[in-house]
Amino acid sequence: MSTLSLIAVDLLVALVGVGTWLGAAIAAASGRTRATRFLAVSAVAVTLVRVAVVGVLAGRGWWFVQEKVVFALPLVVLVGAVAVVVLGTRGVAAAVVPLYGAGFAAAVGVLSPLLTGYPMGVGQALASLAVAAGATLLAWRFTAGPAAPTRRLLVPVIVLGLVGVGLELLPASSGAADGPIRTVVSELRGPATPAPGGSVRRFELAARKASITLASGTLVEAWTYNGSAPGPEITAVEGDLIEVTLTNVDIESGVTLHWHGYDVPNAEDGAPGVTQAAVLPGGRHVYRFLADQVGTYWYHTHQVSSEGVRRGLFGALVVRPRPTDAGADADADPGADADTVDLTLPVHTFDGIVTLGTHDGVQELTVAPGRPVRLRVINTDSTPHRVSLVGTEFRVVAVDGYDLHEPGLVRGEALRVPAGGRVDLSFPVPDGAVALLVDDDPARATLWINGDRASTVDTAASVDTTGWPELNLLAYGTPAPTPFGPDSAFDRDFTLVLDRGLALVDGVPMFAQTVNGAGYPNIPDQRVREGDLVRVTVVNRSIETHPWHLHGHRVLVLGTTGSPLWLDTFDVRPGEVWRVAFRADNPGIWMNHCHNLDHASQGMVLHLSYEGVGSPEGVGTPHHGH
Ligand SMILES: [Cu+2]
Repeated sequence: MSTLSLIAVDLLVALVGVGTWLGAAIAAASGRTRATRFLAVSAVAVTLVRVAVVGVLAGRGWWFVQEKVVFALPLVVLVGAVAVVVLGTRGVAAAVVPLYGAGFAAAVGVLSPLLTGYPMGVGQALASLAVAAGATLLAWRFTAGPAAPTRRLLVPVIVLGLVGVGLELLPASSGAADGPIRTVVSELRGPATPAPGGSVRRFELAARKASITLASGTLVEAWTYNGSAPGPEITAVEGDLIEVTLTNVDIESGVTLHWHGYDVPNAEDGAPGVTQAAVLPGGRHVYRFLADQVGTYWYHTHQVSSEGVRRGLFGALVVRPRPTDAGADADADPGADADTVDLTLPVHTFDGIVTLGTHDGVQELTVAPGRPVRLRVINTDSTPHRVSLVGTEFRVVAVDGYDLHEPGLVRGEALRVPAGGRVDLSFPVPDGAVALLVDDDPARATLWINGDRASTVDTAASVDTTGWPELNLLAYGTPAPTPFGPDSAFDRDFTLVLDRGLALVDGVPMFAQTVNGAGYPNIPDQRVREGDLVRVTVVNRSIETHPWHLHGHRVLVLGTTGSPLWLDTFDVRPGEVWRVAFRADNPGIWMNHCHNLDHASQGMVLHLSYEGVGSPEGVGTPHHGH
């Protein structure tokens, strides 16, 4: 049974427990002895079942049961035992209040963690206890009338509650400053010259509002770079110097450029409030970095990014290997192999319309059979997409820009691309038709490659991909040496437990997307020293998927059985636990966040910060950068 199913079963059993305990109390209050006995016995049985379910769930990780083991179960077992003993020895009338107590104890044990998330602290436990006790007093007073000694018990209960709330509101000790700042972020710039043999590639991107026209003729009011969304594709050859001048015409909230998956020097990272101030209308910022990673990447604004990216402030970044023959036309499409059909396909949802580039319907190409094709699919949305290739077998040659080792042939399996993630698919054009479907829906944006004019698209259209299993990238390809692995000695070990709960986000209380119970900026930094080998365990206790994204470093997924998997974004689905590792080799202060950008704006953001690196003056405004 999956961890998520276990969590659901536990919740269901817990709710039945609340119902039976309270039912027993109500039956006792109305003097129905037999019903009281029956319900009390049922409540005991349900509580024992819950203990067993939590025991199984504990096997999936302490994070999934912490509040149940330290608070919810002991409380309901204790109060329930008292109620049962009283019922057995002193009769139904005397058991009314203890049975109510057990019911309300069971209720806060379920509801309080749902409201406040992981982990449960002492303050929250005391406050929950006070709520259960207060509700019991109320029921006592209601059933026994003014004779009940509830008034003098009220004060201790209120004090208990206030102590609990007070403990919760105590400011968490933020990671103490660790010695002198030797470097400020703004000094961590890219080089000014390309690598030997490389050239400088200059681009100018002006952020402005514009109407864009999708292939079907639909108009979209977008936020764009240079009037188009996606923005211009930035291409280079390994070793080139990429220099991009960003200006802002009329995006009032400001813009930046973040190079997603590209491990640029920290000052080039485009994280407002951390590495630079957002570029406001009339402003300008120059980014410069070496094209030293080959593969498929993308860029997007990181300022109020949940809105900016959704509206169109993004584009592709593709770096190709340096061609060995000098005859290639290096300027038109640098590094491109003239024989290969090499297509970059950002998947994006504009106003609810799914597009591949600017194509919202069917896009058809006719290509001579046998020619190699490379499709670079980029998920620029905040939720995952399923990508299926119909009509041919293919290989997944790269994920997140990194070439896989000995990728096998795939047929009849779909690929899940997390928010922000990329997959590169490769195949020779067959005699028939090939279709790339997004989310199994041929009516959505679809790319057709017709290898043979005589073939009809119906061949592939007749294939229903909805039942296709998902390709398991953790076991795809074959193993190859990695610089470190699951058994390495790690210098740092961090755990991020993702959940929902009441927390402050930028000082505002909300039902936040939390990490270890806190929201931005109250989640402690992950502090590392340059050279550290770092392991991170990411646990998802919530019922939503969280595409986790660390800036400035790609992480190695630990425990794969296929090709090494180096990712910059990985989907942590509900109930999943991911273990990844990276070498801290890129000093700076880095965003570390959920790439569901709405979740990020609801608090799911922290920083990875290197000892000795500080934020420069003035960068912190405007603050609400992510
Ligand atoms: Cu998320």
